Amino acid sequence: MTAILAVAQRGEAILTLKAAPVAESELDSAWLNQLSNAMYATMMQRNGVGIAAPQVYISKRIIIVASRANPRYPDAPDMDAVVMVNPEITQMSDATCIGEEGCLSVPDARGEVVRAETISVKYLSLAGESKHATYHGFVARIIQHEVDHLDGILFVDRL
Ligand code: K1U
Ligand code: ZN
Repeated sequence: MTAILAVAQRGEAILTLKAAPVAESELDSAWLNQLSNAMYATMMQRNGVGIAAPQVYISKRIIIVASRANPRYPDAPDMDAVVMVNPEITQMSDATCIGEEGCLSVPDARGEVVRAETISVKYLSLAGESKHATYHGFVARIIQHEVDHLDGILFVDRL
């Protein structure tokens, strides 16, 4: 059975740290797959559209992105969850957009955050394959929010 993990809350030091890269020796490992499964289950249980490893007390550079249409973003794409290991945003559009964000680590707050409209991101899959993709709109917003978690930044720091 997949574990549901505790979610760190605003004010806890783990959320302010710069997370460490996942080492090559950790790729394609049982530990990384189990962590990813537990992060996914925790995100789903909390109705999230993303999650970052520091939110479950693991200070490593791993995020999951799982956009779905919702009342705030009715046109958001329904996507299969993507696990990104060591994600790096390689390009950000000058064009920005403003949109509402929430956070599993700040459950009592919502806020309007300015983000790049389009980003390119390179990352590794759980198996260690190199990937590079471009995202727009709500999906780009989720990725920027999750990469911020890896750098110790919360959306409330951007209000
Ligand atoms: O990282 C997190 O704390 C998850 C967060 C992701 C996120 C939501 C909205 C904008 C950017 C990033 C959430 O999933 S918050 C809860 C939620 O499901 C939600 C909130 C606002 C709009 C859509 C969904
Ligand atoms: Zn968050």
